[in-house]
Parts: sequence; structure tokens; C-alpha cells
Amino acid sequence: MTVRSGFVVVANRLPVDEEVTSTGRQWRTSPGGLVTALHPVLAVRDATWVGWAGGVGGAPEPFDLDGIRLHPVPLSADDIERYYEGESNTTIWPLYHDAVEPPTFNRRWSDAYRAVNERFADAAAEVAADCATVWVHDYQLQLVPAMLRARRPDLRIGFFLHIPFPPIELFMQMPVRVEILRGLLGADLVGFQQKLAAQNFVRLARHLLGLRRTGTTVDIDGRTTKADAFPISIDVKEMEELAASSEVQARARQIRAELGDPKTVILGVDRLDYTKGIELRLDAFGELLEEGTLSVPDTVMVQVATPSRERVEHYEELRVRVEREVGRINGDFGHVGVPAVHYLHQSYNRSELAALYCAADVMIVTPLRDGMNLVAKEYVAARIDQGGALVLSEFTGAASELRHAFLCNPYDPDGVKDALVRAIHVDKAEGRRRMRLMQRYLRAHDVNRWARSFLAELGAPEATG
Ligand code: ADQ
Repeated sequence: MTVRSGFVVVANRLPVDEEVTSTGRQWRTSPGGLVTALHPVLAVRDATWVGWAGGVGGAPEPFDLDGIRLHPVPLSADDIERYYEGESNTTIWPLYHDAVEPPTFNRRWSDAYRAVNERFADAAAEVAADCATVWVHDYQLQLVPAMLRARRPDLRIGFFLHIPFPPIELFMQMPVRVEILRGLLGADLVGFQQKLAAQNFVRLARHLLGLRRTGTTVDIDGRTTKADAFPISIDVKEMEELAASSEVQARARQIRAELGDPKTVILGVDRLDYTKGIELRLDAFGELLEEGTLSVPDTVMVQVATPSRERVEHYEELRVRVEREVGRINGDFGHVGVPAVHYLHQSYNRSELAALYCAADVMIVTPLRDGMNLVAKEYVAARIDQGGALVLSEFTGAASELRHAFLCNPYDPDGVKDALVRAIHVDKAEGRRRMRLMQRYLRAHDVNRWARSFLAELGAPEATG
């Protein structure tokens, strides 16, 4: 019999990975991401998480892990290709990120997107108790709120978009624009990373559907949908504790030693994604070496690029371009045993990431567009010594909050170079002042506050237990 919950999270991915061991298969919680963000609110509620468990074809039976009930939704090979790699990551992802790569529109992908969204809505409708709160996440599931409301009008439905929401003129390119907008309007509350995105959304509701709005509330079908900004954050305390541990501090020293104890270590950490501006930062670094403003081995750069969406064409092409550029810079400016750029196409655990953050004098985060960017926040939280400096693109959600970073326009190469040089040479006291102010802000705006404020606004009952 299906166990029904008063609180349901719906996201494309379940927060677990399947591990094959000598004794068989077992599940373990996957680190980072949404699960870290939601754990505090999930742990105290009787919660079910609906999502894809990874893998192709049939889904495992629902199971419990670390106090959360997991309800897997199956995806076939065709679904993965059309709903996930196609509509989600080749149509919606680039379009919502200012079309920095041209989106591709394909009717078969839209059909698969609709069918998979139906499947998620069915699963959520099945596991939600009477009058439960359901929190749907992200761009892969924008049709779910309306589909779920049609099945279960008793539910409180929230939706949070982790990526930017585009201006009207870009959104209007979507062939299925009315359906997507109606899908989102099925929620009682639609949350965005930034105020501007919430405004784009309510303006669009008026423009495309002629709906009446008051402030950021839209009237639809005799009820209302509210849109607002809820900037996501990180578990600040966890990062501070990790950074303070003797293992991480020792590893940070070791990393610097392995890099040849340079004066300046510049660090980039991203998913290998064309929105993250990895190429433009390599170009900026390359030009500074070329001009002699910086030199190896005094200054070295470490670029960690987590493998991502490797079957999507734009991503394959990006990898080739980035690796070619790293090779060129190292060929021109590296020395025997001392490359200018240490490029790591790998995933790391939280401790290694924290050690990298602690080892870096300058963190460089230059997306062309980014909903928030948690790496920037993690770096600031990790600098418990108040050392280091952050170069941050104005086109990230984080830039609205981390005002004491060295902000730059990623479309202006000289501006990026200038911000990097200023960050490298910042006076120690001034650097500490900036770091302290950003840390104070982050401590007051951590992920727990994000989740609680969204749920409070949604009118979810207070958790007990
Ligand atoms: P992402 O585009 O994935 O997230 P980001 O916010 O930077 O981007 O989050 C990346 C996460 O992955 C961070 O927690 C980081 O520590 C981790 N990570 C990065 N590289 C790693 C590596 N090599 N090994 C291990 N972990 C690594 C989307 C949106 C963002 C939004 C988030 C959350 O695109 O704008 O901030 O969701 O809403």
C-alpha cells in the first residue's frame, strides 16, 4: 500500500546514487545539491521525495533512506534523450540562460517533456496526503504544478525555479510557451532566485494570457498565484566547520605545496557548462600572462570542471574548446613541471572542495548567466581566516547579495582582467573587510532560512518533531 505524506518534494532527480558492492546493490545519499538544501526541512517532516533514481527503464520500489521516503519515477532511454537531454537541456536550459547557446526546438522533445511531467504529477498525486504541501523543483518539471492541481485541487503547491527566468521576448520563442506558463501558474507560489525573474514572470502572465495582476500576484481561474524571490543559499555552518577541520587545513597547505608554493593561486570550480564562462576567464588569464601583468610560476590557475551532460552536443563541443585553450596557455606560458593552468575534469568530495577553497587566493566565478551560483557562496563561507578574494560576474544571482566581491561584466574582457588584477593585489585589510561583510551576510541568509521562508510563504504547516 502506498504511504502518503503531508510534505512531498518533486524534483527530476532523487538525492541518491546506486552503489554496486560485493554484496549486491545499495543506495547512498548523493552529496551536495538540493538534498543539502532540503535536508533540514525534510528531516522534521514526514516527507516523501518523488524523482528519477538514475538508470534506464523500470524504477525500483519506493524505499526509505536516512529518514526520507523515496518514490522513484522511471525514465526510458527515449525519455532521457527527449525529455532530459532534449527539451530540458537543449531547449529550456539555453533559452532561460539568455540563449548564450542557441536553443533547439523539437516537437518530439516537447511531447516527451509533457508525458514525463504527467508521470511525475501522477506519482506526486499518489503519495500526497489530504491537503498536503507539495514542493516542485526546477525547469525539468514546469508543467507539474498545473497537472497536479487538476488531479488534486486540495493540495498546497509550491514551485521553485533554480535557474534564471528569461525576459518576455526570449520566453516568447518557446513554441509551447502557453502550456509552460499555465503549468507554472498551477502553483500557489512560484519562487525565483531574483526579484527580476519574478517580475518577468508576472509581466509575462499579463502579456501572454491577459491575466490581472496586483503587485506580484496573478489572478487565475478564481484563485491566485504569487511570484517572489527566494535566493537560495548554502549550509554555511557545515562549510565553516569543514574548513576549520585540521584535515582540510593540512590538505590546503599540501595543495599549495604541490602547486609549487606560488604567490597567487587562482581557482575556478564549475560544472563544465557553457553558461559558466570558463573560456572567457581562461582568455583573461592568458592575456594577462601575455602582457606580462602576471607570470608563471608566481601565479597559477586551477580550473576544476565537473563532467556534466556529456551526451549533449553543446557540452561536448565546450569540452573540446576549453581543453584546447588550456593546452594553448600551458604551451605558451608553462614551464617544465609548472603548468600555468591545472585543469581537472573531475568531481570531488566536500572536503577536497573546501581544501581547494582554502588554498586559493582568488576565486574566479564568471558565468554569462547563472540563477545563483553556490560555488561563490561556498568560497566565502570557507574563508574562516578572512583571507582570499572573490571575482564575481554581475550576471549571477549571487552578485545581488555578495556586493563586496570584485564584480565584473563577463562580456567585457578588459573588465574581467581588471577585476582579477584588483583582486590579486587587494590590500590585506581591505580584503578582510570585504570578506567579513560577505560572511556576515551569508550567516544571516543560509539555506535553512531559504527553505523555511519559502514554505512559510506557501503556507505550509509548521513542522513538528
Ligand atoms: P549549478 O549550475 O550546478 O546549479 P552551482 O550553484 O554553482 O551551479 O552549484 C554547483 C554545486 O556543485 C556546488 O555546490 C559545488 O560545490 C558543486 N560542485 C561543483 N564542482 C564540483 C566538483 N568538481 N566536485 C564536486 N562538487 C562540485 C543550479 C543553478 C545555479 C543555482 C543552483 C542551486 O544553475 O544557479 O545556484 O542550481 O539553486
